Amino acid sequence: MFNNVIVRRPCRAMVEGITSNPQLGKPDYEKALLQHDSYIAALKECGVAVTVLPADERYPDSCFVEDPAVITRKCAIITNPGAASRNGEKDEILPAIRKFFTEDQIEYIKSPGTLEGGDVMMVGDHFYVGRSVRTNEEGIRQFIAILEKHGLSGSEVTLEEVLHLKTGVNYLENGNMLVSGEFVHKPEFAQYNRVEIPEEEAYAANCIWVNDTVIVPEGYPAVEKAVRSLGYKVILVDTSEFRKLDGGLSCLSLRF
Ligand code: CIR
Repeated sequence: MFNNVIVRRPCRAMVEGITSNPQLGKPDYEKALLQHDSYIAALKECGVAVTVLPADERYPDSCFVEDPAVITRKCAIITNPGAASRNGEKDEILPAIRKFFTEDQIEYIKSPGTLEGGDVMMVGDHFYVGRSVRTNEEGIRQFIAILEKHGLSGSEVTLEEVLHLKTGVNYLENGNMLVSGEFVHKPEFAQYNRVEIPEEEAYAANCIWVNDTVIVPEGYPAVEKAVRSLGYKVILVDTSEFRKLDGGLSCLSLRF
């Protein structure tokens, strides 16, 4: 059960955000704001209180708040984003985290360790961590040590194709996991009820479970159908402008 969500409004500079898909074009800022409004409304419908942080023009990718922090049941971990243009976002998320956690509940990933929250997938008290271009071995080592200190556990997953772990795999609670591409056959996920997402809808493997509702990106009928058939209530949110920056639904919030 989640009670709180933190989001950050997209900034105008988002058009200069990092992307591996420049062929999709630059995001339309006004449209992104409207999509962000719908995202906040969908979250509220799931019964969570939404903290909306102001846009920060210094960081084009700062609406993707999932990356500079990871929030667990026991502690909050300020990460050390591996993307240079995003690293400073960790200092900007901290005041928001301090509103919910005391100093002894806040931990930090330190250089040379790097880690981004998009590489972390929570399954109960276990956390899968993707080793990616953004998250390195030392970052994972520190992260798992922090988890263990708080009575939680973590394990590494190697990534070959995707930007972040959750680009291709997402846990929907109740044993259900959406998997695409390289994650379909990973042995570490064999124990879950894996729902395979077709290649042409791979972007929508990034759905989020919020209190028995699953928010699904709009325009991916196979994923929508699969999630509905698992018995969840579904809310669709169009994320086309965030997709242009490799951003999905999970990247846009911290849920706890
Ligand atoms: C980036 O490349 O960092 C952003 N353009 C997208 C971040 C997406 N975040 C995520 O998957 N958690």
